[in-house]
Amino acid sequence: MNISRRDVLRTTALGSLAVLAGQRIITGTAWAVPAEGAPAAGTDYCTLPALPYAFDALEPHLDAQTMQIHHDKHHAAYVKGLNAAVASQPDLGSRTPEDLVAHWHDLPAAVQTAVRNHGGGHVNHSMFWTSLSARGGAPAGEFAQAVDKTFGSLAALREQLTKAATGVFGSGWAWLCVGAGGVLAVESTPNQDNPLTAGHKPLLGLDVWEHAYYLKYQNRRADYLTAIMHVIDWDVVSARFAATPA
Ligand code: MN3
Repeated sequence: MNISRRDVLRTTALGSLAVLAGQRIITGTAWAVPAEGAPAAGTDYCTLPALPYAFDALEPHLDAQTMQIHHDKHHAAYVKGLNAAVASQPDLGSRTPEDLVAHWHDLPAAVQTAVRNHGGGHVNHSMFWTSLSARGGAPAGEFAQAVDKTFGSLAALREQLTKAATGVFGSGWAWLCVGAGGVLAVESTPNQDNPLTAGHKPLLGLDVWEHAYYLKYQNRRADYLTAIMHVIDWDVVSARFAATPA
């Protein structure tokens, strides 16, 4: 793995989730990560963050081949596309991927679509990998209280996430966000759109593109959703909530 001089070991409020990877990796508090200045000429804006566990770590729920292709091919393609877009508009290089995605409609027209799709793909998948673990965990602290207050129970939250994910027509994502008024909300987006664009703060995103499940589950998105619920790391989601500005 090539580590450029701009790659850093970033420690966030999540602590244990510190990841050695691209300098602009999204860990848990994506929106809180400051820009670090434009990349030097000739260097990439961002790099593919390493998967924080082995490809087979989430077996049998998510199979190793899917994880490998999903990360090494699909996510890598989004990184490449975002880098190409920023290379064409170097002024954007001083901004974080989250900031670019949140405000893609204000960017130069020539890069809007690329930032929306490839930038969104990079931001979404960076959060996705770090939202999963074999451990699972449980809602904790203020997040646990907010789940109970908003949804009634974790089971009810899971049901709403499943319903939102099932309802995505074609490719997209289901999300748990901190929405308007600081209240938890479940929503969905098409393609690689991210709730940041609507001013919401994502805590968890579930990828329901077929590339996320087709090798193991074929057309059975419902079976994939049942399976992925076993590997959502609620400790991480709890930490993201705690670190989210009101
Ligand atoms: Mn995907």
